[in-house]
Amino acid sequence: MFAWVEVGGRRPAVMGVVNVTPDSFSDGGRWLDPGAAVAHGLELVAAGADLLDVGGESTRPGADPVDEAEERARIEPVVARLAAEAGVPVSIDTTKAAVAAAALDAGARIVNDVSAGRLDAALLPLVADRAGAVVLMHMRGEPRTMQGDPRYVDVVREVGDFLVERADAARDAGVAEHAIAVDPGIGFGKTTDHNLDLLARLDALVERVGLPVVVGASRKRFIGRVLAGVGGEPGEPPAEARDDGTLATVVWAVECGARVVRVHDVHGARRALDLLTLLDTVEAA
Ligand code: PMM
Repeated sequence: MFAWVEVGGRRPAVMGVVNVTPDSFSDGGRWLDPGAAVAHGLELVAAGADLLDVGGESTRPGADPVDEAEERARIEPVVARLAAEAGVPVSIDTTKAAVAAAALDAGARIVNDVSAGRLDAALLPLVADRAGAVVLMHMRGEPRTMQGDPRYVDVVREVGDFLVERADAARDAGVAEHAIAVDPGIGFGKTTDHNLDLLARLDALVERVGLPVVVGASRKRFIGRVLAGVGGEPGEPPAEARDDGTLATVVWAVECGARVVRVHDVHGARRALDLLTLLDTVEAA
């Protein structure tokens, strides 16, 4: 049985990203070969990942959808080997029930759906049927168009409403309570200000939803945008140069009550969170 409250033991959990895509914004093309993707996943576990999230379709802004057969072919061998060898639960980052089914057959235990079960009505019933776990993420629109002109009256309230509603949909489909986690979807149909508002008031969101929260701010564009205006940085840093800013979001998210952080640089996040846990222990003593 997989329960979000148990993942990683008592410490905050680190989910390592394994993108098997030619075009993800942060690391596209680097791990498209299955052997390279598996080796990368195993490195992330050695660096301290408690979970691995394997994705075969890029969700970067403007990305075109990937054909189901292609997505399956990308992820199946990688999920199968990581599920057998990594020693940590594997999640599949997909919106398609057929891809999720193939990944669950190959040994994945979690379905990470950036559409929270809205793009494929068969996805939540599938997760329930297989006694799997799920991450329900908030996204405005779909990746191809989501950064058009996102507007909210109160982004924290609206994202909270959405996550509560989708968690109910998962329960209605039969997904077990302990297997449901939610994610505010940093960067998905949100401006820099929306992302900053969501992070700044994450503690309120965590309290509101009353479920384990996953946060994936790693290497996202708003970090580069914000840092470009700080300390005389000349321009927006490229994705790999956003790991320092990412660490601030990791520590912040966990301090606000997030249960899981989804990151590319697992080593840095693990070390920062281990120190944070130690400080909490000293404070409590
Ligand atoms: N971000 C990306 C992809 N999948 N899933 C969840 N649950 N949360 C996220 O923030 C998220 C995600 C895009 O980032 P990537 O291209 O580096 O994987």
